[in-house]
Amino acid sequence: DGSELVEVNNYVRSNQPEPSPEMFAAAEGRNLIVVTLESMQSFLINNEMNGEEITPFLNGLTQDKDTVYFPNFYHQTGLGKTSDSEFLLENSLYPLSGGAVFFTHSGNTFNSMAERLGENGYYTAVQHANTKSFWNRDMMYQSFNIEKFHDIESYTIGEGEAVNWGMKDIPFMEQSVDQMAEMPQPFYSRLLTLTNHHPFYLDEEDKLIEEFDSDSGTLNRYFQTARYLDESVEALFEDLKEQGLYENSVIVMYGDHYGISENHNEAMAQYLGKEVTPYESAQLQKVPFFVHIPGSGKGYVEEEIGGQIDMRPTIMHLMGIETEKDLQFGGDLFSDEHEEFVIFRDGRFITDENVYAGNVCYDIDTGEETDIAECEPHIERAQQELDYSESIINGDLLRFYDQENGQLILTKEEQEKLEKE
Ligand code: GP9
Ligand code: MN
Repeated sequence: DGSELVEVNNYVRSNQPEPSPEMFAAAEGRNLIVVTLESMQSFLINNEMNGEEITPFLNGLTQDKDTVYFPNFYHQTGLGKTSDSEFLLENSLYPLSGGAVFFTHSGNTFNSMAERLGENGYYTAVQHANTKSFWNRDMMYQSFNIEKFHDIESYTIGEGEAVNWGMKDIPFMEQSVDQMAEMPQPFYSRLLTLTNHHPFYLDEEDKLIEEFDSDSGTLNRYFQTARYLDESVEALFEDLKEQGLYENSVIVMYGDHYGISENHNEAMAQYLGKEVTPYESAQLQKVPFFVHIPGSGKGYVEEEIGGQIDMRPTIMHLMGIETEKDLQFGGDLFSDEHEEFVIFRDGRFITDENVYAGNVCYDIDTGEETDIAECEPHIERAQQELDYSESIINGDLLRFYDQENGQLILTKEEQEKLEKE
């Protein structure tokens, strides 16, 4: 019942950073375009392979005057992969420890970012060239109050425009921007890319850099598909400019999860030139996060440590929408009060001083093992926070939360019982 929410609500209330005065409403009134960069890990950014840049366009953005780039940002997904990242983005709740929440709890009540933007006059959509039932998206998007899902049926795949999982990202971007041009403004649309997906296959003409040379064909090809994804982001920017949508939009981009699993540690070690310890493995869970506000001059590199749980409050505040009444676990990455504490879905975590992985506490700067006592106070809290989030999902507890007033919806009996306690 609703009283289960009392403790969770108190916890959330005591951990909420105030919005940053400089960034609050910096993108107010603009169209919001969120791009999910499939399987994109941060080790690719501003890095080289065989002396060649892997992601030249995104590298340029890290230096761009209108772009904030977050190099210390981590994914927090579990078995639900892309869909878990969408769940984190929309709700600032953790995905589940077992199974994909998109499948298990699509009938729940949520206070998604799409719903909030919808209440604030936004048209809301998702664009993704895959079948609508994949990850049960068609059902979950209804619970998120997303107005329109442009699935595979909305796209025309011409000769040579499909590879690997389906439509190639470059024609996908072009047709998606054509669709955006027809949307009522302001709109919030999410683009889910697909080409940079395991097993990372590409047509010859789309291979813009060489393969890597290791025993892992997966890693070898990954650099090429990542390069193709980078190219498709450049195409997106061009298409938006051509359609006159660029100037009055904000473009947010994030990597959804790792592309290279621990099965390829040996090949990764060869590329990185160092052993992939549990510490390194945790650091490899960094994914890029970009906030691009054309013409704003607000660009810089933000070193703050954060994770996907923080996307919702960060973006909502950029759009000029308060979230202090929302039940969310993340915080605004631009806030001075933002806490550097990233909890992975499997219980590993990152603080400003430590990395906790494989039941070992590491110094975040040196990667050396440290006294477990340094991590101890956070171990319990990490589990607590995951449990709170899980209880909201398992009990469908947002049914008992009045988001508009920031109040719990309790029966008289529940209220009386609580007063006695
Ligand atoms: C499928 C795409 C990829 O529609 O989102 O899914 P993933 O396997 O990365 O979760
Ligand atoms: Mn994915």
